[in-house]
Amino acid sequence: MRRSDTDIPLIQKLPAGPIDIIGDVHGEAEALNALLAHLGYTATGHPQGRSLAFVGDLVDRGPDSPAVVRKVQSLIQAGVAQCILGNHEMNILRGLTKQGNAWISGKTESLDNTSTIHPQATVNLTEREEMVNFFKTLPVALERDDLRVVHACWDNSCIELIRNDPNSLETFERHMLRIDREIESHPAMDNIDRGLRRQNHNPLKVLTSGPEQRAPRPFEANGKIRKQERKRWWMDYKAQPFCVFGHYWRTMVPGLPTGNQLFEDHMSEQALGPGFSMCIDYSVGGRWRERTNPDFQGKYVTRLAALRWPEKLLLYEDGSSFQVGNIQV
Ligand SMILES: [Mn+2]
Repeated sequence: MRRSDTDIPLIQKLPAGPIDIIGDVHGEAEALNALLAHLGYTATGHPQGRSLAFVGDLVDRGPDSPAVVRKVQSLIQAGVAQCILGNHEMNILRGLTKQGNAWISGKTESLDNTSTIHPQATVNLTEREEMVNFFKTLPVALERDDLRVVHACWDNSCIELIRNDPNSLETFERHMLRIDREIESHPAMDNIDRGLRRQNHNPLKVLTSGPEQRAPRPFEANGKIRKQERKRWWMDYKAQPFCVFGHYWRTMVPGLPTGNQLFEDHMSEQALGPGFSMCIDYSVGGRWRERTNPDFQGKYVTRLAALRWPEKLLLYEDGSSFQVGNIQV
């Protein structure tokens, strides 16, 4: 790979010492500020010298993505935080207009395919370029001996494939072109296998949006018929450093199952599978839906969470906290 001033290592080290890992924020700036206050952070850091790691998906859907990005940028500049790429930042780097990213694409839109517009703070062209340039500086995964952080899936072979690459977008596109060429040379391949190959053979896609498999029967998601489904990779993840990720929406109802079928048999506040990984996305990215629900009483079910390590404590933006069960490391 050619090295230049803008090159960054895509896999970076986590600092030693206690860490607070924050799940997908999705433009919910108020929730982020509340969570940071409960965690004890100020603009300059934490009185006990703790540090922060964000699992990515800072933006889209919520009311103020620019404020979230600026907050995280300032914490990074202060040497307090690290942040990795989520699939939403990756989509913006690729220049894609997606439902939920009106704040940067410049479209006004509804998030639920109705006539309701969900207001988002927007950016002008200069700020847009600044945001994109910031996303270019984000690594894809963080690691140290006892801990790993990635947006959607830790896969050792994907990590090693990109470890020496300097640029996430370049890596993404290189693999995309390679896979397209492979697909062209297999004209008999069906559409599902093509889709699975684009998802599972691109290391950056696996790490930021997770592996998929053929669904036993077609199903509907977000108004589309899908024939590929997400794979529960964490069920086979064991005897490795503890891995913290986001991306897959969980529901937080203490002592009750987590609400997402992918996590069936898991309580809301439990580590996953054999106890070596934890998804900390408690669906704050769906808060816009609660807010516009006419029956909404002012108490959110969706949460923004931080996992405190090594305490193994989940702390939410409303100040409540729960000890994580089933951690086996
Ligand atoms: Mn995501």
